[in-house]
Amino acid sequence: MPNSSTRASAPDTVLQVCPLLPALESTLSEQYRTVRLPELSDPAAFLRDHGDDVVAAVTSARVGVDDALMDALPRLGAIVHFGVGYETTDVVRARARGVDVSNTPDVLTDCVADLAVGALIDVMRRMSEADRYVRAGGWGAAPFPLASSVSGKRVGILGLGRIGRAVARRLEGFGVQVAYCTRTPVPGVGHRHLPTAEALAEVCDALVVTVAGGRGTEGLVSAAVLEALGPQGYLVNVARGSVVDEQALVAALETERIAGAALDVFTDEPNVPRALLESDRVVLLPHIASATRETRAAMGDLALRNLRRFMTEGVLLTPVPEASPSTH
Ligand code: NAP
Ligand code: 8YV
Repeated sequence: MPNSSTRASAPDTVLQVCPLLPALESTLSEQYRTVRLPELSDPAAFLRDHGDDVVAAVTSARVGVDDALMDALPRLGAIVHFGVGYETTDVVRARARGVDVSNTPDVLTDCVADLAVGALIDVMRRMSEADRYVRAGGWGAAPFPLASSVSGKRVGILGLGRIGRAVARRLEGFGVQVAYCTRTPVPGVGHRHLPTAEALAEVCDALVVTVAGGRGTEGLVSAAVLEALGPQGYLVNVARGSVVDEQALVAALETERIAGAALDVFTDEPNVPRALLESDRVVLLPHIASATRETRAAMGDLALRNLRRFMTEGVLLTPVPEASPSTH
């Protein structure tokens, strides 16, 4: 239960930090005294006058709760993320203030893995490019260029967590040879473990990025990793834009030092570098890996169950691990 000892008369308020799934927003408003921060005409005045009413914050993986907001909420006890990533919130800082943090693991794993494999096939078989070619009336004028096969290829998975393992399971069905890189080899996994992203890139035809975001993985896919992937190599990123050195990626595509890329995430969303927008060898997706009706409903449900548990029992249902998955 939220600690109300400091101000017995203060109404316990749930702060909705950013726009969320409409059904989740409605339930929050129906079941709790909820204040929607983005809809306030003067958020600073609210935080100054009522910040100490807030006992829980509900936010998205992309927005989190920044340090300034955390500081403005002295009675905050829980930060509930809609999404599995939580690098936008400083968890160590939150814990030091007695604030628990939750995310929505597992319920989105299958959908994100489906999209990663779909994006891999799309870029290697040039499906989006072929779609553009047909629409532009190219069919009949000249044969569409040959693509690269997927079945039987060697795919490296950077980050073999929940999503990475689900990608690996799917790729096994394609007769793909899977290898992976994590800081710690995953027990009981038969795939080859490589200790660095560069070593992994050297032994694969495509690299699928499924590591956690945050400072620990910033720029992990560097110019050297792209170089190791090579001119026949493909990159798929469904993790976070920060994991890939985007300028190095643009340079590698422009100089044909890699064959193509499929990207669901970018450094400065929703802004996509012009060079990527203009490249036919890149599949561009607007951060939609978990964006299905079924998965978003399950994420909303899990976020709500976390909030409910905190409001009634003072604990969260799916708290994030002690250390951030990319910084320990
Ligand atoms: P997870 O189970 O925590 O897996 C994270 C993996 O990253 C672990 O295998 C971890 O292994 C590895 N890792 C962390 N730092 C690393 C490093 N420096 N080098 C190599 N491997 C490293 O998380 P998950 O549920 O699979 O989700 C993964 C990420 O996908 C999320 O954090 C989120 O950013 C992203 N995501 C994106 C979307 C989307 O819409 N595009 C949707 C959902 C999730 P070790 O700790 O052993 O290194
Ligand atoms: C969502 C995500 O786009 O779960 C994550 O980490 O990036 C995606 O599922 C995000 O949660 C929406 O805020």
